[in-house]
Amino acid sequence: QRMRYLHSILSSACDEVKASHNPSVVVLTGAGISAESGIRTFRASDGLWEDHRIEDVATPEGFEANPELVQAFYNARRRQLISPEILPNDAHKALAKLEDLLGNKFLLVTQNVDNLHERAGNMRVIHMHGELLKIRCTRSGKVAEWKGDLSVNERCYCCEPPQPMRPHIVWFGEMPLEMDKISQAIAEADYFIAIGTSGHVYPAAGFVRSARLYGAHTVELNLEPSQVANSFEEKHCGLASQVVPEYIQ
Ligand code: BJW
Repeated sequence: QRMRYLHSILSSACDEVKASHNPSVVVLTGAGISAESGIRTFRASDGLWEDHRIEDVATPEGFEANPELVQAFYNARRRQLISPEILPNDAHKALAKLEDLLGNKFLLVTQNVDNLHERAGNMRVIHMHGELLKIRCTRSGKVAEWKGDLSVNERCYCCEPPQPMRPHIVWFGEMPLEMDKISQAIAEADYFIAIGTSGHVYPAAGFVRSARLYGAHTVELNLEPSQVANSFEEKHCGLASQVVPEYIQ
């Protein structure tokens, strides 16, 4: 079984053997991996999209129409993210260990805008939908750290006259970040593992099909089968904090 195969390669004691035989692994994560850390997912019955209309808070048009509402939506989520009770869980920690073992044969592509992967110890992380704790200039695109609630009047330091700042978030209709790097890693991957994502949002939901076309072994780890579950060769249902450590350790 593939699960045992990945496990036995990773548990090899000898570094040289590992370096030559380690598979290259691309992991795609979604909101489900952070659910047990206390961050709401989007599409659950108690999810973020139950309380907010997507068009109002997660589109460029929504921001243009009501920047106050959009800034308030993201500021509330930022305040939650930096609160002391929000911590990486065992699934995040297992991925940090996997990166330790695989080094540059590992890439973590996350749709999540939280920083829990980094806080667990991952360094090779692409935030394809942006980052909650960053803001960027609406004109130059220059990215800065979020340093407290962003008011609609806040302006950048890069333009003259200074321009409004916006959340560093990829909204619907906007191009996800670092797509070239992601596509290349998927083309070279031996394993493609999707964790905690519903498969509703493209292009991320289409990665499994590309990975398979390029010959990767594809694995879904999710609470329930996703919208694109049929595209995966191997599936394990359960809580991320249980199935992720079980699968990769
Ligand atoms: C657990 C668990 C536990 C729970 N353990 N599991 C092709 C076809 C149709 C439409 C399109 C298409 N290509 C593009 C589109 C348009 C659009 C799109 O996909 N629309 C669909 C809704 C149909 N895509 C876009 O607009 C994207 N841009 C784009 O394609 O640009 C192309 C372009 C071309 C040319 C010019 C310009 C552009 C951008 C998408 C941006 C997504 N943004 C959001 C919000 C922003 C961030 C924020 O505010 O936080 O990103 S939407 C939201 O959904 C967020 C997420 O990253 C994303 C994915 O959600 P995710 O992570 O899957 O969460 P959930 O809640 O859906 O699922 C959680 C899962 O976890 C569930 O399955 C649970 O069961 C599970 N779970 N607890 C394990 N403990």
